[in-house]
Amino acid sequence: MSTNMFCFQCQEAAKGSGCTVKGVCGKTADESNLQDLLVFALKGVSLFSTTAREAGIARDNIDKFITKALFATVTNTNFDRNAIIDFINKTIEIREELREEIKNQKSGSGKYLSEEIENTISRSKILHDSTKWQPKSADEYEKMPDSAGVLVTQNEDLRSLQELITYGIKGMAAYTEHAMNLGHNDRDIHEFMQKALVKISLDNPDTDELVNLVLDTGKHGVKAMELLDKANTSAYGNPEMTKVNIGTGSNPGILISGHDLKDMEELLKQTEGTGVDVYTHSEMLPAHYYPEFKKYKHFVGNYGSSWWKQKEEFETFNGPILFTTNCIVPPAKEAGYKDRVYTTGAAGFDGFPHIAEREEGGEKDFTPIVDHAKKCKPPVEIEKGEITGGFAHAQVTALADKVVDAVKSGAIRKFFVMAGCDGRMKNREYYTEFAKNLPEDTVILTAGCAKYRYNKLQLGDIGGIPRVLDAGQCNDSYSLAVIAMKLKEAFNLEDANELPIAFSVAWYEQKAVIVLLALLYLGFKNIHLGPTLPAFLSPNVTNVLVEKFGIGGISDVESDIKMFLG
Ligand code: SF4
Ligand code: SF3
Repeated sequence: MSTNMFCFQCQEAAKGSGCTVKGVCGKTADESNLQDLLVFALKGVSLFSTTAREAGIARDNIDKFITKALFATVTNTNFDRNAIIDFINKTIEIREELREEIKNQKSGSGKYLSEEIENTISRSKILHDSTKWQPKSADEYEKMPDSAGVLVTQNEDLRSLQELITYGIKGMAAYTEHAMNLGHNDRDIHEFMQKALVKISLDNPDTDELVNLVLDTGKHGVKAMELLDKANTSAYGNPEMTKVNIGTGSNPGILISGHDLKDMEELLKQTEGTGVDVYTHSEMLPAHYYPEFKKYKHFVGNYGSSWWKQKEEFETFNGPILFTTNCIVPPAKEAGYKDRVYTTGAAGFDGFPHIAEREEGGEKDFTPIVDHAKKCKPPVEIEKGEITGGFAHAQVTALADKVVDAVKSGAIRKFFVMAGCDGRMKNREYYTEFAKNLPEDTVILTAGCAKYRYNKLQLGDIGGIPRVLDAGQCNDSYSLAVIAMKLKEAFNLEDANELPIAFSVAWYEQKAVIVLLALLYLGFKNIHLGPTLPAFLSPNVTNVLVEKFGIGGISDVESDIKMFLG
């Protein structure tokens, strides 16, 4: 088993620079290196699939596989060694199939395409190795080829740009996968992701080209979030203002976490009439805002708060828990709940049963979880009351006149976009204090699990408009951008940056990276990112982001509020 690793893809990177022995997230060196190997192998297959696409031999199932494999490497998504090895093996199998197909092209373009591949390979040691790498024994999954891993690029600015793009693509892959699960797809997004994986693998890449690729990543991030918004709202209706119960009922329950709404739908259908209730945890809370899910009487409420509280909250929940995506926290050895956790989709954890993918046109089979729940005690009530949310773009547009009037009359002085992630580090208390200390004529626009830092505070309303408007999951940050664009129109402004909106985005994992790049692409400036700036941003790349986009960090609550309001 490997004992060395290097990972700095999330906000908790050890000592603010990178995890080198074991991830703060719980990822072992072995799992981390396997994930690096998977990304390495995906670069190789991407060269074949982008070339094959030109000859019409790309296929949706290959795109879907690449997307899911990238998703599996997002922080806290998949800790299952064997699952990652399966992804690697499948990647190599697809690569070899594509190699054969390209060679066998009868039209003669096969020769041309093979040459094109060889030309690209000659410009890249990474692609040279990753298109040939073929582990033959179990040991070989433990030896990193010397062109795999983050530290392969010596120049820290190039490495910084390459990884910024890689993490953006991982976030984009996650959103695209959810959309595909609902039957929505956009080939342009796959083409971009795969081409970008190839471009960042070339030797001596051009810095300006990489900077442009960062913005292009943001552009395709917008497309992915838009696609997912369309997929979710066309299947389940537009989120609407909803009061979500945070207490419990008297039946045993299943707790569902993560972001995948197709899983949510199938679980609700399969639990109906069984005497088992369904509760959401963390990022699944916004499922309650969708009209189509409201019709289920056994969809009781939201239990607990954001992902990092799972160690306590899963104990008292008493019933089985289903992870449809990140964020999994490895349970302690003595955890009483560890035999009650299931994963599905890109998520995985060694020892947690995994619910298999749905067959074409079929459904996933959640029977083992439902049967498990029937044998469990009902959840222990840990709080009572309600939280309000559902302010995605359609709901806010419906309230637009009210909102515009409140701004014109001065009742609302400023909006604060506080989207993104939550995390376990103490410095995140900043966000609770920030929300508490904001003047009463301000409104918070939020999305993602960052909201749990303040969504249970009683911050009141302004003429009936709640002071915390939750649009939904992190991908619904797209809604916040749509809302800003609509306000820009309503106020007849040239530039959305002239609106009374400030941005203080909390990040943790790579989905927040694509949200940030999407906001930059849309032209939003002066976004403050916290609680710390990414370890993968080199000083020079940070300077570019500061100069071009006015990106900033955070300091203390009082000075920051003063700065934002000034
Ligand atoms: Fe460390 Fe974050 Fe990487 Fe986990 S995902 S190993 S915490 S940098
Ligand atoms: Fe949260 Fe993991 Fe990022 Fe979807 S669930 S926002 S941290």
